[in-house]
Amino acid sequence: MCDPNGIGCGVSSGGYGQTPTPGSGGTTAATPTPATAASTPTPANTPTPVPTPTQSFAGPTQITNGDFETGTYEGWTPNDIAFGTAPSSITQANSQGLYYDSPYTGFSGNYAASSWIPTHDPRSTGTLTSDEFYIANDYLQFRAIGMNNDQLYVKLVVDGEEAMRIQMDNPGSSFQAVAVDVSAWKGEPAVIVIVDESPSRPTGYIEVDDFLMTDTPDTTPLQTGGTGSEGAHIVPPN
Ligand SMILES: [Ca+2]
Repeated sequence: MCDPNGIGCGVSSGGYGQTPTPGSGGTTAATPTPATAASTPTPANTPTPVPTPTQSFAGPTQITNGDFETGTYEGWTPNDIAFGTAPSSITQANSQGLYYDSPYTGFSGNYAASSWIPTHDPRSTGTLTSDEFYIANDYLQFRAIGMNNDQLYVKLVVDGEEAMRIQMDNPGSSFQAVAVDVSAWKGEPAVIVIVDESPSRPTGYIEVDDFLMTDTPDTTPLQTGGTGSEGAHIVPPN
């Protein structure tokens, strides 16, 4: 390759080791005229190739409709009745007073998945399962509400097996950011399952929003064996 300025080309063709001036380069047969080289589209700015991913995946690497803002469960599959047939409008729930103790805060947009709003009954149970995606980032992040109850949790299923279970510890109405390190499963296919198998009242419900795969989480990732003071804690998978 020639030097972007065309100078190096001349050097290689003859004894002009000291020929920096473009004009004199024209005296050697092999050297393109500098004027022509200079008129071509700025080679100095173009040689950096776009970095190519080092790993390719057989499917999406992001969670479809992770913020539920389509207003539908596109990308998700509800089972049983708790999560309803579509995400819940949190702004509408606030305007109607459909919250446990105080208006919802900490959600994004308008919609979230709730196992309380669709039925108005915290005793309802059900699951919500994401479409499959491939883990390409170090962290899974989301926002959640749910009391500390071993029947309310988010689980990560990797290649068909439960890999991680995240139990809530955030009662009330304020969505709290949760992040967990999933780098151990990079490259693997996964789904997220939100589980409400709690028939208790009044706080047997879970509400989630903003599922996202990222390398730069917004909050300190949970540590295995944490206390739950971060709003959630990792418990042994079943
Ligand atoms: Ca949302």
